[in-house]
Amino acid sequence: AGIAPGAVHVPDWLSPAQQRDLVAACRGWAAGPVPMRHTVLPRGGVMSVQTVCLGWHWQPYRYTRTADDVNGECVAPLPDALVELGRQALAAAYESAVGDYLDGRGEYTPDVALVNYYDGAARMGMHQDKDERCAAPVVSLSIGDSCVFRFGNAETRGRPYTDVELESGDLFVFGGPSRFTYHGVPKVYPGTGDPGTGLTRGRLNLTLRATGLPV
Ligand code: MD3
Ligand code: FE
Repeated sequence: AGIAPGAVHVPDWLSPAQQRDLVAACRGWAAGPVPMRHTVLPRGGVMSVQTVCLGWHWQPYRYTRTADDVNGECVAPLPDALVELGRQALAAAYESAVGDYLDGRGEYTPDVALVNYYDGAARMGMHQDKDERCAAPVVSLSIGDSCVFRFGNAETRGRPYTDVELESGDLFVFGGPSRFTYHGVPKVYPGTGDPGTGLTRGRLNLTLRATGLPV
């Protein structure tokens, strides 16, 4: 359901098998070549969320090929299966209006995935995602524990905002006028995930984006 222009929530979009496959894949990605880690911010703060990147490495506040802030290694490539999943996600969220959110070639080609892991105490403060040089939509997939997702506005970190509960299997797409809105995750509900996904605790969120950087 649309919660703002370009922002569409599709509850329970991933099948149980897709959730299991993604959890298993995330375990492999978390091991490296650049291991999942708590990102250190330029002023010394440490994010409570843990992140591993595919395709490009995100370090605050830019994308690089090598993880200079971790171990200097090149990140793993973005699997074609995730590009295809991103295209299916856009079609599911925008249906026949999907072309309105794409460039002239009518294709969505994400080149980076950020995989975030939240333990029961992890949070993400209100921020905008503006390190991409491309306004293509962001695709978000949630697995495991439920959380409160806070969807704000493009002007300020504060009100007005809308709180939405995200559950395992949910898809959220942010394009058009919603692409540069402030957003965050103020709370995770520990123990709400189904262990059948293979994730016994915590919450995983995969976001797919197009950086607009040269291939
Ligand atoms: C709205 N992740 O990685 S996903 C992030 O659940 C991030 O891990 C959160 O914010 C998470 O940057 C939220 C939903 C999301 C992702 C990107 C967006 C919402 C967005 C970009 C623009 C607008
Ligand atoms: Fe974000």
